[in-house]
Amino acid sequence: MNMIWRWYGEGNDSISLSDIRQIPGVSGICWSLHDKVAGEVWEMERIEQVKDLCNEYGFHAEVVESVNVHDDIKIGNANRDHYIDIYIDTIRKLARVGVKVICYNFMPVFDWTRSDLYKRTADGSNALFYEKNAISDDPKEMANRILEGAGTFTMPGWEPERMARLDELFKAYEGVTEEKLFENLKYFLERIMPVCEECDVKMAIHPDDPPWPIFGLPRIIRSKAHIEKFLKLVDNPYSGLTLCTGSLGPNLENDIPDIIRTFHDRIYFAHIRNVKVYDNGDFIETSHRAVDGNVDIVDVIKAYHENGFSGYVRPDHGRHLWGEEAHCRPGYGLYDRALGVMYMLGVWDTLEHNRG
Ligand code: CS2
Ligand code: MN
Repeated sequence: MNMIWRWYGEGNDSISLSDIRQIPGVSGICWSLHDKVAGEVWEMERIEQVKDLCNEYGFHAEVVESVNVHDDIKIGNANRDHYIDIYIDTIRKLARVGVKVICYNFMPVFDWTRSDLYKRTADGSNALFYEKNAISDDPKEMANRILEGAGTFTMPGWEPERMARLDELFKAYEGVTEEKLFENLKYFLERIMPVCEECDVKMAIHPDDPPWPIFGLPRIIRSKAHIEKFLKLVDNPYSGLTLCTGSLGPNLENDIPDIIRTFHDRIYFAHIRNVKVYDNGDFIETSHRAVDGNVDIVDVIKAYHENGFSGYVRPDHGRHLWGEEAHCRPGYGLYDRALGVMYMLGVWDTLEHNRG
């Protein structure tokens, strides 16, 4: 596996490339132009700058997360071709600096949703928390809470420009059922696949987080059955998965090792983290260790190992440890993710060793 680290860019992350270089086993940076809102053109010069910076520190820059998909594409309205053309332009430019995988999502309006970004846990650390009852019906209140919690950092999928237009956005999604969203995703993929083939760039969809509909909006990448439907929708090896254990994990019916064993040849990017699900359905993000949550991370790594997985892997979110919540971005501190890297590599190296 090819271990990488998500870095939000100069001035937009509390962690530096020289910090990351000291974590054993990390070979690449997963990056994006985080100031770009969905549908904006990415300039070649800016792309080259990030790539060169990563290379300077000895990292490859082969994975981009995320190039966000404009709502007009998800809604399927008349403007979508314009935004798909811009998306295609970005794919071509990214290919020119050697990008191999683009991670994206197809969640209406919001990216990942939590009720609390800094929930204190029994050991004194804090973590992202989802309380079902707190996420009942007011999306605006939710958006404000997330933006306040993020402080001065950008939050992908929670751009203030979009959040200011929530009423309008919700209205535009009226009539976009699960079926319709699948159709719009198919349209998008069918248009971009020829370019992906030509440029050798794989698209890797990220599952919905949490894995159920919220605020009455449909969510379509959230179970084995949904993933199977997605892979058949456009059955092209250039359309695959970012398999995020922490996003699928809050639904205990999702048997994640089984999902990996079934779809491993279409998984290009593995996001690995653990979650603990409470009896009432609330969940909290935990350390990567298997016994700390409901996702059997050891079996997850085994499922990748037994299939000779050579794709990209990253620790997904981490808890905030040793006071770092004072300056890090929510879910993206240094310590817990670094511990996660070591845990994953520990399991992987043991499996390699035992193979003899
Ligand atoms: C990420 C997602 O932080 C996270 O949970 O895994 O925000 C992911 O970057 C997007 O959904 C991909 O577009
Ligand atoms: Mn993820």
